[in-house]
Amino acid sequence: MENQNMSASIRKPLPPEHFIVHGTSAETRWEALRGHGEITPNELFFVRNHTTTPLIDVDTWRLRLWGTGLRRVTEYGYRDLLAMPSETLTAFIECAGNGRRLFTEQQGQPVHGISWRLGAVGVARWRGVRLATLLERSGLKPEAVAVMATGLDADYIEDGVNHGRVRRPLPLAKAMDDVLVAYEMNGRPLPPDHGFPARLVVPGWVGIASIKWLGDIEVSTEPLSSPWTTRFYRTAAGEPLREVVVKSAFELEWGARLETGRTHVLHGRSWSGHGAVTRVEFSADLGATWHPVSLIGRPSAHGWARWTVSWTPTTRGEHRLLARATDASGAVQPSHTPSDGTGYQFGAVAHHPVTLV
Ligand SMILES: Nc1nc2c(c(=O)[nH]1)N[C@H]1C(S)=C(S)[C@@H](COP(=O)(O)O)O[C@H]1N2
Ligand SMILES: [Mo]
Repeated sequence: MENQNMSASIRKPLPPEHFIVHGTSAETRWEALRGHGEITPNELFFVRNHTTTPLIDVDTWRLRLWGTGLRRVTEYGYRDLLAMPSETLTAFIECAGNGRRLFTEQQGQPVHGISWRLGAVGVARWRGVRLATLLERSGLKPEAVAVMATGLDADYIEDGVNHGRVRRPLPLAKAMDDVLVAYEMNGRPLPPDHGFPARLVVPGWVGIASIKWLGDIEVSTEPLSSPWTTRFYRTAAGEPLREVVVKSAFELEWGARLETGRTHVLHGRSWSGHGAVTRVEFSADLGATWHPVSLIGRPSAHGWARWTVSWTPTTRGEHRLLARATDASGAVQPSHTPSDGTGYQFGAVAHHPVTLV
């Protein structure tokens, strides 16, 4: 039977009230986050697959560290990882193309790639071993400068070109700073779709840095590159993308119907790869006037800020709701994101449509 909300590439159920499927990937519906705390439950977390979720046998799985930047080749099994000192980190993972559809919907600019609205982001509590710990235990040389993780999913073939396995280098400084080799997501072993048995979690950086289904990690004394820095996930000028830009979204259906003449308590979340969100404002008049929202709790450095704002609409018809966040670096969401044609890093204030009835 035909079911539009299935993807042969993803293992977990994708109920239509929770997900919008885009080929081998699926985005979370923002209204599905309503009522949840800081953590996106595993069942609701978006999936971005270049090909298909592989099923990996942990009994034979090995993570291999190798390269000119190490004194020796080292292998770790699943149980070896579990036995090492662990850390827990709350962090979002967001696809660099999140919001891409708004280049077209809001700014009239054509872009290619997955037509995500704003649901290609989630926050989880990740547990695992610091990549720094693994590198040090594997005989890291002082001359090492780059680290490249490769996934065990199938080769990525696009328009007849085989780009090989999904892989992307990180500068050593980031690898040693706060990157996790995670084996747990929200208190459970990583689900297959999210990288079982182990994935990288690279806080603040575009999702492609957080390689799933880790197979091996190359450490090099020379800078490294891959199609995921030279061809994909880079600026039009050729710079590999790193931190994601500050964004906001309402926990509300796109095109929700709201009653006029009564007060609505609206909820939303804001996040940034450049530091914790410090301030969020709300506008119901397309940005002519801005009003502060109430932040819930203390925004964490790598997670998101949750907020609420009360709003009493007085007129019927089509309307737009705007939320604008500022992060610790001082970056404020602009009213327009210049398009370089890549469809990445849409950070402008989104115009969330609602119908007032
Ligand atoms: N091996 C591998 N790692 C990968 C990918 C992939 O297709 N294969 N997709 C990347 C991209 S583009 C993103 S946005 C994140 C998404 O993580 P998630 O599917 O757990 O939400 O995984 C990254 N890691
Ligand atoms: Mo991504």
